[in-house]
Amino acid sequence: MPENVPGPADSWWSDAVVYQIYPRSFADSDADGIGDLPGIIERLDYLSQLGVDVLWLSPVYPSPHDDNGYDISNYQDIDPLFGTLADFERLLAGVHERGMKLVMDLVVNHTSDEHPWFTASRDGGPGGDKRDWYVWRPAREGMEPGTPGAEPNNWGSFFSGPAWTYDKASGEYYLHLFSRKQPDLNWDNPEVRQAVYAMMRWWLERGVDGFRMDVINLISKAPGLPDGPVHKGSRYGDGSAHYICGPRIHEYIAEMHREVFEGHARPLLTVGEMPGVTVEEARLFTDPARRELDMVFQFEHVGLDQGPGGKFDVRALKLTDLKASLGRWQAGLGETGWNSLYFSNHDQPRVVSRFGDDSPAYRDRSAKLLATVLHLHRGTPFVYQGEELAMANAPFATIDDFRDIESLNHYRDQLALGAEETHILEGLRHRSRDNARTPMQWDATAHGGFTAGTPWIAVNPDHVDVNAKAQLADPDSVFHYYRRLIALRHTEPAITHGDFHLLHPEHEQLYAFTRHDAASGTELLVIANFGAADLTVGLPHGWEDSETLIANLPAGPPLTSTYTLRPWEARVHRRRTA
Ligand code: TEU
Repeated sequence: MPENVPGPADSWWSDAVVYQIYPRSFADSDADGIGDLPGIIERLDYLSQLGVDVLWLSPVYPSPHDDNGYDISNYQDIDPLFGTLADFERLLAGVHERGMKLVMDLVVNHTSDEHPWFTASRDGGPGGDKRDWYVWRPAREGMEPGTPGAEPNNWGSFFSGPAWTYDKASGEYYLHLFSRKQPDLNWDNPEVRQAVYAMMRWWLERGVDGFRMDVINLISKAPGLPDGPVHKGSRYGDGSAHYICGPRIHEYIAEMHREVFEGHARPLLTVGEMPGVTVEEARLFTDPARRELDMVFQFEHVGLDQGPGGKFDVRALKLTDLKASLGRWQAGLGETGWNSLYFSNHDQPRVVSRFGDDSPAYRDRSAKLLATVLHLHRGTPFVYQGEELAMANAPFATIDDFRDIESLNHYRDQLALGAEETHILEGLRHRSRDNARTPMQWDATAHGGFTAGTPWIAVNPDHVDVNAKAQLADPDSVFHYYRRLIALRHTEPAITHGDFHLLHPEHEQLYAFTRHDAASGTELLVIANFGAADLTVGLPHGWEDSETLIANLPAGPPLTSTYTLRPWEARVHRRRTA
């Protein structure tokens, strides 16, 4: 590694914890039922008390909200639903005053179809000035444009249906990997790239501290846009091999780094969201010597409980799979790259319902266990709003309870294909992104204190028991456990720097590993019982007199070579090695 490039573990963000805010569902100040920036400002002390270092805001830009703001129609303003640029400035100042940083969501694989770039591209027709800013193609050869199967290739969109929409006026199709209101930008066009970089610099000049980059590994498409294989049970081809980490991806990310981040005075954070990224690719993206990105979100571990029928085909998680996957990422990025650590975000079901036990008996304890296991891995942890309260999946009853375009399209298409409604709803109840998007539960009052109006999506009725106010008052709450866990990361070098060694990889109920930091002469032992039954385990020797660093239950007997963990018990012990 060149001498002037510090290793990832020396970067400012190596002991940071990031908190994701989904503004639409965080706090509503003006009673329109939708969260907003002034609402966030009112809750900054809460976040500061939790102790997080960085806030990441899901998109707040003007948008027709076909995909809740991931369809942007103006990159350099704030949607009136959320407030104004002046509110944004107040928010940023409030964040900085409290010693935190603010990271924006950068959505540049696609824009909204209402973005002036796209309307110009569409209305200018073939040969127009901005035509080549998006991906336009004629119908498949020999086919009548606009008829079924005449799309330029067979790719399906992430949100059901084909990845192409026909524009009658020009007789061509445009590509959209997501909804038809999210046309893909053509990154092969240097003007597009320069326009994006200029916009990013504009935000950095306003004082933001970095970007979370939406599906950034999908921006380079394979030349010729070849058809993909058609998997069983699917009407469309899977084009992912032709756009996941495509041929020019590293060139574009390195160029972005040079054009936007290189030599910047303030410490910044860049994290790329990367569906389908492999460990090997992630290591390239996050190797500081290559000057691409600080870290990436990978998706392997959130696909382990999915059957062959896709994301709504729910399987029980095998703990051995989770350990093997996360363990491979720990080893694979090693000393060279850097992991981001997450179980939850606005696209994933609530983790306590998914990998834990959300029954009253074990909800809090299993939420604390999941946090312990995740935060003790090597990497930068991300907390998604409400995770620190053990918020759970929602009791959605009928399709009218759902709001998300992905869920609604899936329901419509599956019904049309003849699937049973009860079966479709069952899949949605487990997997719908709306599970993560029900409003923050601030207190036990109507709508959980989220809004004085009618919320855009129902608040989980369990807010009478599960809410921030109650947890702030209870020193034993999930909130205060997260607070202690986050604080530990700031003081315990073995959490940041320690190597990672998985114990008992074949055990179906025990998650155990050590973290050894030679420089500080400390070793940590993490043991967690993923289940509601007592678990007697064999431990390595030498931990008998170790101190408890953090645990979700009061100390039991000393850690001898056999130890019985109580249901959902998680413990972190520390000993000196030098
Ligand atoms: O998500 C990209 C992505 O691949 C998935 O997580 C997606 O949300 C879905 O689960 C597909 O089944 C990002 C954003 O996080 C998501 O909210 C957006 O909808 C999407 O990109 C498009 O911008």
